Amino acid sequence: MTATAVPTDESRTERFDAVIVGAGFAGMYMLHCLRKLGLSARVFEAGSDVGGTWYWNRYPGARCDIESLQYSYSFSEELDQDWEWTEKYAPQPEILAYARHVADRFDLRRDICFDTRVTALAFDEAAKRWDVGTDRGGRCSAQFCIMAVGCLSAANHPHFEGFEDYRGEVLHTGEWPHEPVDFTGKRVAVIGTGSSAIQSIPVMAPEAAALTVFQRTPNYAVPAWNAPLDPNLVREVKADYPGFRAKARSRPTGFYFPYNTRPALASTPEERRRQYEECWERGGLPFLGAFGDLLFDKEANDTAADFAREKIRERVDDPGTAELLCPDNVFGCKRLCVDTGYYETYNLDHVTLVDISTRPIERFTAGGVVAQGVEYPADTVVFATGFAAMTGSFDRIRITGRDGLTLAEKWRAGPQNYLGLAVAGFPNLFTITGPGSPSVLANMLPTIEQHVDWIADCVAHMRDIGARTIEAQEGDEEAWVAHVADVASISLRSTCSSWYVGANIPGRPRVFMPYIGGFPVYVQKCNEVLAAGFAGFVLDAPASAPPRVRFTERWQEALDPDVLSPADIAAGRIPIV
Ligand code: N01
Repeated sequence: MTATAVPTDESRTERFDAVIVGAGFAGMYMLHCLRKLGLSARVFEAGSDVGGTWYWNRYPGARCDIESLQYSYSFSEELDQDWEWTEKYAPQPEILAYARHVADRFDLRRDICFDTRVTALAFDEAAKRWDVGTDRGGRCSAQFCIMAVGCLSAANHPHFEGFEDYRGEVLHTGEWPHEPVDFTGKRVAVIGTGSSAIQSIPVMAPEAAALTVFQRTPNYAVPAWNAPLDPNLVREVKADYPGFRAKARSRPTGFYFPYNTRPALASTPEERRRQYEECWERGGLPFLGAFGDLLFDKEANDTAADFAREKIRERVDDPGTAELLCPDNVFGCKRLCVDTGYYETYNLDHVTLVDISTRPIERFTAGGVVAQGVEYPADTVVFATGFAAMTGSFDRIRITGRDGLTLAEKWRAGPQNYLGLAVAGFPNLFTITGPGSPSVLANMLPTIEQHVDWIADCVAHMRDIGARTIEAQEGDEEAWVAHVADVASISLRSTCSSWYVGANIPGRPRVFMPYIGGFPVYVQKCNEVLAAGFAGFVLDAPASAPPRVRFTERWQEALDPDVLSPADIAAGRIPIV
């Protein structure tokens, strides 16, 4: 079966109520909700199938580092009950199979135009509609434009001198080929040591004849301890999936794990060690929940960093290599990695770590990569160099709002928007998990669903009152951007050069992009805005009426008192992962 369900007719300008850019988890669920409202919608997707991130990132070892029972849609109890995950952390092919299953189950493909990249979006002031242009020459028009473009979708291809001369194979983890890649007998070079590298290196190494890793900054990784899912656990979760989801929603991260709010420094060294060992044995991102102050107090953080470095030294045989692999920055400041045998891979004789922290890669040659004055021969170079995060996918589309203002101009000094959902000057344009929302700091699936539900309620309300446009107001947008920055400044996460602040791409403004106040607090803010008739927005409507809660009902629960309040945030207490 071919994935392309919608024939592209380049000769007509079609009209829709909504255009959705991207058919990953966000675009798929948005389409589903708009259909429920009886709206016509067209989804444009650059890939040949649904799945977004999980369509493109098919490198060896790719899997989600949020547990599979939680990294899934929650809008359909039947879907929750029917789908069977096989492992604690689902591998990429299984997540893609899930996305495909959802597309089929809810008959989504007939409104998705695959292999089509949106290149231009322009707001037509007179018609109050968006004109949409694609790389296939197609045009269409829609009242609403919903950006479901993903947070980590624009691959980062750093330029290296001599790259054009290189004759070997070049791969990027975020744009991995669909055909199997065989590394048998090959000399492989990997650039980068983020999550993608940490997942793929242990899988590529056993096949390769030689594997050389070029490391600019070492990362912390906690073991995944991945395993087949325990059937008893699955039964227990499925017996009350809605209850399990609600528990997850009430956590700052949007996923549930046992956590401890006690400060690290309030414990004795022995208690701390016991707690760290226990959390290590549980593995993965929840390690950051070992103590409540790890991301707020540098001294507390040092205790976790020391523990993690000790573990690296235990796992790596060669002391020199172990030291190179030990980060000296704040633990969890960059996105924490989750590994399976990563550090042990450096104990293999044919695996070499090259430190490029002080002297970058000098150049490529026809046959390899030169660093520290040494040429490392390579048949294949794997760029595990990450993404132009959060705003990169917007940069690839010329988006023109009111008065000819482009989004690229508006965001030159950093993303400016309201709630991570809408942008002043760009009416009827919504951004699912945009910068300024919890997005990458939380479990993507609930953050996507909460945004989609909010947008669906907003669009339904506009219909109810006969509004043609909605637009964020400048003042409220500025206040939100300032709040996002304020909250970030109390977390240690804002202190290092990570992709959260755009530091991985030369020339990008340094702004902490996601909202770090925690998912429940953010949801509460969105609910308040909605309940107040979309406070902070201007709606051009002949009538007014209080908005009805249709889709966002399940996000209306009160905050778990154990978790967070805005006052907690102001006081710097955010037990967040
Ligand atoms: O990308 P990254 P990623 N010369 O940006 C290096 C999610 N994810 O694809 O740190 C040399 O983390 C760069 O060095 P430095 C997850 O949120 C999730 O690995 O900038 N090196 C870094 O080491 C993750 O955080 C999952 O100094 C260069 C690496 O490339 C995010 O995606 C799995 C360089 C890039 O690391 C991104 O992860 C995978 C240059 N010019 C990813 N430019 C799971 O769910 C960059 N680097 C498990």
